Amino acid sequence: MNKKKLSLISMLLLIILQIPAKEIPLVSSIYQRSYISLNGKWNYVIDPLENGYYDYRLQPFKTAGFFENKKAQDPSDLVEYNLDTSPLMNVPSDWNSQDEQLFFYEGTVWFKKDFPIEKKTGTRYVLYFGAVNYDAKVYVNGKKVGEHIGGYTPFNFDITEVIHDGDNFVVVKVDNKRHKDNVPTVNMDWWNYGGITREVMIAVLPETYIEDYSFQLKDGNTDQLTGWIKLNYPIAGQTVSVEIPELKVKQQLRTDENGKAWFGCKAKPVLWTPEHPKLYEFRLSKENEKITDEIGFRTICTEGKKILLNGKHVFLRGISIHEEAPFRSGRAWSREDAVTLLTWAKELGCNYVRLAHYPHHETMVREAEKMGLMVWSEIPVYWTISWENPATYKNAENQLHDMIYRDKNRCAIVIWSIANETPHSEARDRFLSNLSAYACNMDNTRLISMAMETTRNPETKTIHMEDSMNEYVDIISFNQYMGWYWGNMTEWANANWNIPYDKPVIVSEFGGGALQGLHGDSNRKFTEEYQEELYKYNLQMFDRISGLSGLSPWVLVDFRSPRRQLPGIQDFFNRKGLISDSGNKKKAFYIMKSYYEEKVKDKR
Ligand code: GCB
Repeated sequence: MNKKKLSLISMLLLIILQIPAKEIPLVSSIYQRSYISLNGKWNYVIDPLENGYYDYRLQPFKTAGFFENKKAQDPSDLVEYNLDTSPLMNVPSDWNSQDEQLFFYEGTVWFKKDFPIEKKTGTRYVLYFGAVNYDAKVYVNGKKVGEHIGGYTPFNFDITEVIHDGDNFVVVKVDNKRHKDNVPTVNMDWWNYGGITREVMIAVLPETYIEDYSFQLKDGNTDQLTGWIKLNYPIAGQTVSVEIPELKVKQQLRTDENGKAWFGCKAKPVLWTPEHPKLYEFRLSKENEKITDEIGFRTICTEGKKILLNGKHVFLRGISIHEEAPFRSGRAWSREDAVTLLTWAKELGCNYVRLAHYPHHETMVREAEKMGLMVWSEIPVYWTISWENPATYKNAENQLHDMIYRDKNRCAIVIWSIANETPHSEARDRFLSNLSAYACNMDNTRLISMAMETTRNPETKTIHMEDSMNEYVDIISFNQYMGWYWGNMTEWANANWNIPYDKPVIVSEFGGGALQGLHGDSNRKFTEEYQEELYKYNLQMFDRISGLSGLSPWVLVDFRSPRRQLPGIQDFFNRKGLISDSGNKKKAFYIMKSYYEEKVKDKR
């Protein structure tokens, strides 16, 4: 039997066997598909003892859990919960900023949403979550459809077989308890916002649909494009087409036995740059499906100590950003949030943002791309995680995979970063070198980095940046807090640097706290004047680094952190922002801005 027939038969078998609901490969670019939004008000039940999940012997319920969404049928029935009459909360959003009693809460909350469906034949229904922090167990009409671990990446389930025409409901058990073996681990410097923090939608797709696609320059040649389109079934001989109207490209392709169709053509696109962030409309289609997307092209590589964007030396004028909502605090999730944050970055003079310390919302990356901001994207392998635990490694690798998978078509992303401030050990080295190899293997068109730490010799006033992991990165990057956690500013401003690698260097963090509006002596911590001074001296110090290729000061906006308790000053905010949580710029903002203005002039 030929391959084409075989794959057709396997597809038919899959349909006939009525695959139960399950996690499936991510439907790429979900926002470009037709979908039913489940955003809005969801009922929620706070369940600190996980009473809705375990029985009194602490055995998981097979039935009788809250996921059943049971209703008393008769006044004598005992049902000790009611998802319908429980309070309502906005989804997407975090629970901490929506209900006072959940501000510090870490544990389980149940969510429920009813949704009507007009179920059509020949259609697949895919339930998609942009992100749920941290452990999500998902049930549709009382049946478990899957579970997802990790708070910052999307996932989806094929729910076609568990929904019916008419009224349906979805229940999600969300648990954000911290555990030592998780990624991130128990210790971190940001708020562990719980909940369904990004959009929920049901993609309505044809039985055979375009699952994923990728387009880019071929091997860095600026006059050749390459790419592929993949269907959800391994079925050969299907026709798919690609059109890029502006480049006058139109091709019909045939899938191979893996359901993948390969694309290649000669074309000379205008390259994406921060000054001219050119994107091309792509139209992908199959007999009963059409997707449009915007994709840009650029090359990124290093040459000795330089970073080259489209073959030209570029200095990364950056800023670090947490996914913290401007003005209202809480987890940022909307397009408006993204645009506000990125507009501030542009105002600062940036051509680059470090999206710390986990994959941000897809919209954030897309908006950065449109606005001409290069992006560093990272996974929450942060501080001291369980290096020895294979499950922790697998978890980190999954998050890395999901980050790269989601954003592979985003030309704005130039750096994948896989760790932040990790302590030396053999186990760590194994862990990180494996992650680095994994990232390179999955995507060799971007640069790899890890934010490291320096050591200092106070006698010789030398700062050393040496780490065995630097062998596995394209860019040497490190965080350092001279003038805040260590060192006298005037003494260290002319420090010597020992960075013995022929690779570009980025200072991935530096900074200090200031309460916006608190003025005083420039040697008094937490005044705007202290922060201003700290920026001046640090910048002087960095200018002495040979091969300095970029900076991403810590951080654009003050963000919530349970580690920051100083009353009247911090009040659970990390105050290292150049902008306050209420959106006011601090003095140091303007120091950084004029430094970047000079950098732009230098280039001319
Ligand atoms: C760091 C961390 C960052 C913290 C920052 C600080 O080095 O990477 O997550 O928030 O320092 O403010 O101490």
